Parts: sequence; structure tokens; C-alpha cells
Amino acid sequence: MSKKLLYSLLTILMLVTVALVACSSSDSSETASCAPDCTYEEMTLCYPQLGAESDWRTANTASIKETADQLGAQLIFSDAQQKQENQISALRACIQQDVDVIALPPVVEDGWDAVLTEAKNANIPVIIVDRSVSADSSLYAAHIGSDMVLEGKRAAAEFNKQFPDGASILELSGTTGSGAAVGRANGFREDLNSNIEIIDSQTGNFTRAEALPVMQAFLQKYTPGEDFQGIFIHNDDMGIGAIEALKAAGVEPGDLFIVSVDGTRGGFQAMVDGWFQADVECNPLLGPQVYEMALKLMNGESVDRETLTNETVYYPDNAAELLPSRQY
Ligand code: GYE
Repeated sequence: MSKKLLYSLLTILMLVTVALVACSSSDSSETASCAPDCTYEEMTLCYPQLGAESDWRTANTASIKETADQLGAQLIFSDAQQKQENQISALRACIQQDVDVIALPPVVEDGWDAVLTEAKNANIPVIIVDRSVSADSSLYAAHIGSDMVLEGKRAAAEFNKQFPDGASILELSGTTGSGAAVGRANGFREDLNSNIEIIDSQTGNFTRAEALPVMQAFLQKYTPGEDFQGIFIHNDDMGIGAIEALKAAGVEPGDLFIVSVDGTRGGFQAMVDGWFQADVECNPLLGPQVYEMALKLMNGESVDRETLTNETVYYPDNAAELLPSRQY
């Protein structure tokens, strides 16, 4: 065999190998081996929960766990204690275990590109749940959650109605950099009348424990009624922490116009007690939607890229009546 022929044969062999490798990687699409007839019993879903910071979160965790039990799906659950690095480690562990689908409630918006790329390269579809991410949308399959900007707008509408002649207000915001806090703050500012001024805004990290000292510090600086007439609070748990500080300072229910977000039982109780004048709903019961979409992804079916939860605003007038039937 001539040298030339040998080289040609070797080149052809190399090209064929490259083509085969390329084919096999694009062939192993995102569908599971049971597709298109996968059942919930064949599903392992990974849910690296962001924490246990609020009643909303507790209800979300319960919904994810209960739905897995009802459907007979396997769930790999973890609690990142509000730390992104813990969530990323949990995600990597799930990728290593080759789960079928990952559903990720991201603690903050930024910083997910690397691990989402790893999941994509491992052909594991990711559903972003609850809060949003800033990563390119090609790195995940879909998002299921609330419209946080709309929630902020709904809160602004309450202040606009209450203070047609203007007011000064405070804001107790959620976790810095989280989709929930960013969306609510932006929506609120977009729709708030220009004669209503937000004189100060601090984070209480969505927890009762952290909101209490933040409210105490506000009360050191500003006199309720005189310096500010209302407070926008990004979730009910922080609202409950703030109420403790307000009570201790001698503030009475109704002295301030307070609007919160979530619509938990605690929020409803705060309306019954006269502390909150409105509670913007944010529904945590996302389990059924998450598993339904996960199964479609396993089966290679197409899914909606964005699924927003239908929500409303609750008021004190029927809070007592609704409280017993609240699920969270
Ligand atoms: O409002 C708050 C929780 O991301 C929508 O997180 C969620 C928020 C919710 O801690 O209570």
C-alpha cells in the first residue's frame, strides 16, 4: 500500500470517528430512555430548595414533597439555607447522580451560568421554579412561578389609592439580588405615584428574625405618622417581625398603612388584627405544575417557556372569613 493511500485511509477513518462522536452526542437528546411513555414512577426529580426562611417556603417545600408522594415519583430534596454556594453544590450532586429533571428555585438571579451549562451538557433539563435567573434562556427549559413585577405594581396601587395627596413611606425588602425582591421593588417603583416618596429601603432577607432589628433601626431614625405614613413589606414573615418592633414602640394597628406580600395564614392574621391593610397573593403550591412539566420534558414533549401563577390581592374585610380555609 502506498504511503499516500495509507494517509487517505487514515484521514477517512478519522473523519468517520469524528462524525460518529458528533452524531452520538446530538442523538442522546434530552429525552429519557423510557420516552415517550415515561411515567411518574420512573422519574427522579431533583429540588435543591433555597432555604426555609418563610412560611411561603415551608408551604412550597411541602407541596413539592407531597406531590412526589402522590405521584410515586422519586425526589432528591435539599435545603441550601439561603446560600447560593450550597444550592450549586446540591445541583452538581444531582447532575452526578444523573437525575431525570432538575427543578431549581434560585436564591438570587445571577451566577447560575456555569452550573446550568453543566446540566445542559449532561442533558438534564432544568425548570426554574419560583424566582427567576438572569442566565441565558437557552440554558434552561422553562420557568414556573409568580409575576413578581406585577406583585410590586399591585402593592403600589394600594398606596396610590390610600394616599392621593402623597405620603412618605418605608420599604422592607426581600433577599438582595433575588428575583422576588428585584421584581417587587421594580414593579412598585414603576407604578407608585410621584407624590409618594420611599424615604428608606432596607432588606430583612425575607425572615422574621432579620426584619425585627431592621424595623427597630427604622423606628430609631423615623417617627411613625410624622416621618412616614406607610410601609411596603416584601413578605408576610418580615411583616410579622416588623409588627413586633412596632408594638414594642407603642405603634397601634392602623396607625400606619402596611401592605405585604404572600397571603399566608400569618398575613391573614395580621389583616384580622388590623396591622396589614392589604396582602398581595403569591402562591407557593407549585408541586403539581412542576411534576407535570417534568414528565413532559422526560418524554421529549414541548413545554411553555413561561408559566405564571394566577394571583390576586386580599383585604381585611373578609380576612377572618377566609383565614380558616387558607392552605398555607
Ligand atoms: O414571597 C417569600 C419567600 O420567592 C416568592 O420567597 C418567593 C418569596 C416569598 O421567602 O416569602
